[in-house]
Amino acid sequence: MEQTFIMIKPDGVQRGLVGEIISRFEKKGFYLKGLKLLTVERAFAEKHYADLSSKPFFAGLVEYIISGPVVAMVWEGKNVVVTGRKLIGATNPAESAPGTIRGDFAIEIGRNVIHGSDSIESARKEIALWFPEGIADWQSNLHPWIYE
Ligand code: 3AN
Repeated sequence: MEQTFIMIKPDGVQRGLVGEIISRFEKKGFYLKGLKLLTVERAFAEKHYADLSSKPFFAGLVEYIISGPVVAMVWEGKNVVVTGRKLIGATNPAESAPGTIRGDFAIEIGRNVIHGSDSIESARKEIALWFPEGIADWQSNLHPWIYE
């Protein structure tokens, strides 16, 4: 079953949005497969955002991500990468639709509350980076009222 990496960024943790965000993924029908609160070091944040290293906002982005604890999660379910990004909303909260996490809880792109993998390949890499210890492989019992 498909998995994605979701991170509640330091602003989301400080603003008390952890429960709300987890609730949205749970209510959609996805399964929580990994979860931890941690503060990452600069080198780790730079590795996570390596693809953006040439961008002018890279330094600020890294400062933001290391500024406080984040909640790192693995969520599982059919099409969870694409659907998870829909629950999150557009990168720039000025463009994310109401009803999405960023549309409901964020104003600025540099404080956009949450990260979600943008492809199955990035999900695989990000899960390996953030959960090197692996994910407990309990079998999610596919809910017959959610999955046909
Ligand atoms: P997403 O997080 O929606 O996948 P990316 O991968 O393009 O978006 O950007 C990663 C992160 O970099 C965003 N979550 C945002 O915090 C930050 N970011 C992207 N574009 C900008 C920008 N123009 N100015 C400041 N920060 C940005």
